[in-house]
Amino acid sequence: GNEKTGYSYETLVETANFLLSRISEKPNIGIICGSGMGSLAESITDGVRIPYEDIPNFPISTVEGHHGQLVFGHIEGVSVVAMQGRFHYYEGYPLWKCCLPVRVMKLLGVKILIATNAAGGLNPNYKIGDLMIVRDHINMMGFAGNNPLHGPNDERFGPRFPPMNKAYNYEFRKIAKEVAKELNIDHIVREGVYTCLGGPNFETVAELNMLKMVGVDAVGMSTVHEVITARHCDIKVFGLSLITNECITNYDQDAEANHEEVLDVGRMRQEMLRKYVSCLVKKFSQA
Ligand code: 6GU
Repeated sequence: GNEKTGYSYETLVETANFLLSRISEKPNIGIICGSGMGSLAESITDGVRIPYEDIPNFPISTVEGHHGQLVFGHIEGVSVVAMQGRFHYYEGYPLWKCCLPVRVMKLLGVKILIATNAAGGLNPNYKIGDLMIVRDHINMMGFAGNNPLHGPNDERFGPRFPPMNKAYNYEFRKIAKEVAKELNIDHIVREGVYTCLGGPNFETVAELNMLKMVGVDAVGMSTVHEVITARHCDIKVFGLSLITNECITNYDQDAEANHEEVLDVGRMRQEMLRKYVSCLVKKFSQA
């Protein structure tokens, strides 16, 4: 494998084969649990848990609030794999390595990715604890030339120049809004544009105001590169942000963003998120 621009197809097949030897059924849906959202994987019945350190070629997740394991099993009778803990750019991994699990999911047979994250709410109408269906993203890191697909392209995963205008599946977004109504949570479910910054620091006031001007509704440190990797290999994508804090966009506000708050809001919303994501898994698998 080429360390600079990604592991080879064959190397990832080895990883996938290792995982397939541990499980009895291939997963159809992959779920990435955001910061403080690891309890999403507790909906999985008959879970087979495989710590990242046991998986050949997998990086190790280091950030607080992440368990660092794959959980295989069923939600609402649907075969799923969940990542409890993801790999962030700020941990020091190149983007392709952050996204390696997405390609492994593809090789395991995953057709649909549900990517969740904790995010700061930039849209002034958003409140802490709201959920945002991701309608679209702005790849800020990509503007600066940093992209998980940078380097030689392997056509076995996907095309050299993948389109991104339909990255977030229209049907899934429609279903997610219907399910929100059914569960009576539509008053807290929004839809908007997400962007990822490299982190690990939270943004300055000027940076957040710039992002607001270009149409960003929520800011985080993940997801965008995973979604690009998933779309490249033709996995359908649904993105969901939990708004864990209000982005501070003026100099008079005394509050400061912090990771504890991010995890607290995750805990506050864990029951609702579990219920919502369980329903989405069921409906997406039937779509
Ligand atoms: Cl305010 N910014 C970023 N980049 N990520 C976040 C956040 C803010 N709040 C939660 N995650």
